[in-house]
Amino acid sequence: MTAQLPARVLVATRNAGKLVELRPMFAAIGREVVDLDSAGVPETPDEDAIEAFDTFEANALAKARHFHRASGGLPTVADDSGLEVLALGGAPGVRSKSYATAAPGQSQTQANNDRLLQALASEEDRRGRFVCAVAFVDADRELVVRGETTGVITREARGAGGFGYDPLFLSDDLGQTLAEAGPEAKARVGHRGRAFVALTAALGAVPPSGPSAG
Ligand code: ITT
Repeated sequence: MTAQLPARVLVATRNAGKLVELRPMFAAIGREVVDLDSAGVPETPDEDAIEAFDTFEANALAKARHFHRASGGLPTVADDSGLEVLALGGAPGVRSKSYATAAPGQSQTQANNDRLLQALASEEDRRGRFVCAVAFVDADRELVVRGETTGVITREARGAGGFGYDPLFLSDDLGQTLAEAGPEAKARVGHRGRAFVALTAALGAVPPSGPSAG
């Protein structure tokens, strides 16, 4: 009985793209998402230092523990994710967010994507995977699960949906980039959707295919 996902969960991310993806997953199983602003947890300059570890799992757990405390004990989910490219030895990996230094007037996403294309300019093997570790922390449980999705890095950006590296990631499952795919398709085959399914399974919650009648 205790192995359930609570009715209200703090989704502890400052990344609007992640929140847009995670909200409907929780809604589909009848759980309410509280974001950091609604929980009254203001952003602090030292937050990036929380995720200084070398694995997605360790970073996700550190974020979930931090925001569980900072929110005064709300059941908390945190996501640490990124892109691993085989020919780059797994880079950008856990440093995906700040892979490149943005030029004045350039977005971080544009700088990251430009650097990735440059790094792979003469590379034939363009295989990679997105990884998402999701950690859950409440008063008496700590749990970390992982979801992955494979694809190849395109030679130019395609599509306007999603966020981050999505326009450059041609999904093996979908045959289109994650920015061309709609949100449902990305949720179904994507690393975050798969991690969410693993989380609900590990917690014994209702799967995202829909709540049961009983
Ligand atoms: P929080 O820590 O506040 O959740 P963040 O953006 O700092 O937000 P991460 O440290 O986990 O999150 O960095 C993840 C980066 O990896 C993100 O900024 C993107 O560049 C990339 N990324 C992760 N998931 C992605 C996805 O679904 N599509 C495209 N890019 C993604």
